Amino acid sequence: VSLDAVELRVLHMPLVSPFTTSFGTETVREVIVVRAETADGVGWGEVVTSAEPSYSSEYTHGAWDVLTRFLAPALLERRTLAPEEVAGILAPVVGHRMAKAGIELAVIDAALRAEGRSFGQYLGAEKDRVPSGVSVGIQRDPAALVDTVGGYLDEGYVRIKIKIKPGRDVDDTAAVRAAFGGIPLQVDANSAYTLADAETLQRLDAFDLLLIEQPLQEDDLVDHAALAKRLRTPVCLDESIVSDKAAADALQLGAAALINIKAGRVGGYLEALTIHDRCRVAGIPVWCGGMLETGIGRAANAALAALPGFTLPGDISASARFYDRDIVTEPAVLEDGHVRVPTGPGLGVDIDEAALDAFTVRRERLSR
Ligand code: OSB
Ligand code: MG
Repeated sequence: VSLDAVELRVLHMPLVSPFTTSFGTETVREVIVVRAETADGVGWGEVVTSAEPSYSSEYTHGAWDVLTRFLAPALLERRTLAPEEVAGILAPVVGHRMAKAGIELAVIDAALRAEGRSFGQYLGAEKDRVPSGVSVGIQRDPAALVDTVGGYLDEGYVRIKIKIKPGRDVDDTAAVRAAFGGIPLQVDANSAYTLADAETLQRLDAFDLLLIEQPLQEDDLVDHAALAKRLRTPVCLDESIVSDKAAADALQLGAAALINIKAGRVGGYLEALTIHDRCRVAGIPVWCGGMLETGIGRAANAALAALPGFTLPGDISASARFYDRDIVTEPAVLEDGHVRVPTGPGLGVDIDEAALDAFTVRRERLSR
């Protein structure tokens, strides 16, 4: 594409209910939307940082700084570039993977829209819809959790993931198991434990979980391998898998029986594709994680999750699970427990400009 300008916006999108994890509570999603303007049309991307650096070291205003001062200028300087060249051009900037992923997605979307090709086709998607799991935040108490989970099961979600933290683990999991029998169930600790908690985590083995997600810290690959030997529940990594190299290391060490792939966390959808391919060869199942995406990232995730190695349901819920109003004209909906993979050019979603404007709190346009 021939890149003429990059427009960045910070949005504040109210959540339908507070989302609580081991690291905090969000009530408003603060997110960056990227608009790439090319000679042949525009493309959209989303930077999935949170307002605070608690899930990872990245956060929205840090991403804003690196995007406006380094990443967007580097791409604008090149002017003509293919989507596959973006990661290489941005490689001199260390880290800031979510920021890189968002701007790369906008370039990919612009290129594909111009070609009339869908993102799913581009990635190699093999399904027209993907099974939809839901990530359920920590609730007031186990009874409230059972209520909330029951509502999602009634809506048709095919897999439940509950967030856990020390003191809110065994009893919460036991309550959901007791209430709903053998539903597909998994837990996500978001790095809240240490190896010293192994005995508590072993108690979760009683509940036949699909997996336990990221019990230990981002850089605890060796400890995850040690913990995995002490658990029957398969260990799945999220935060630790920041790149294809990290995935290779984790597999070599036996630190992960499964991997949650999030394009933002690993620096983009093309890096995510590489990790998918590696895991497929290694026989390691993967599934698509989520970061409370707007309709832009949600459409992209549905396409990614349609690749053949994604053999477990992802955190790809209906838009309405998080938002009353989305920024695309046809937000993702749940149909028979599935979300459709868009087939239109690029990401296959149209932006609702009025909604986009309504949520925008900061805006800057960088041009050549
Ligand atoms: O750990 O998977 C996570 C949301 C924000 C940050 C980290 C995580 C999550 C989720 C939500 O679990 C998944 C979703 O978008 O549905
Ligand atoms: Mg997680």
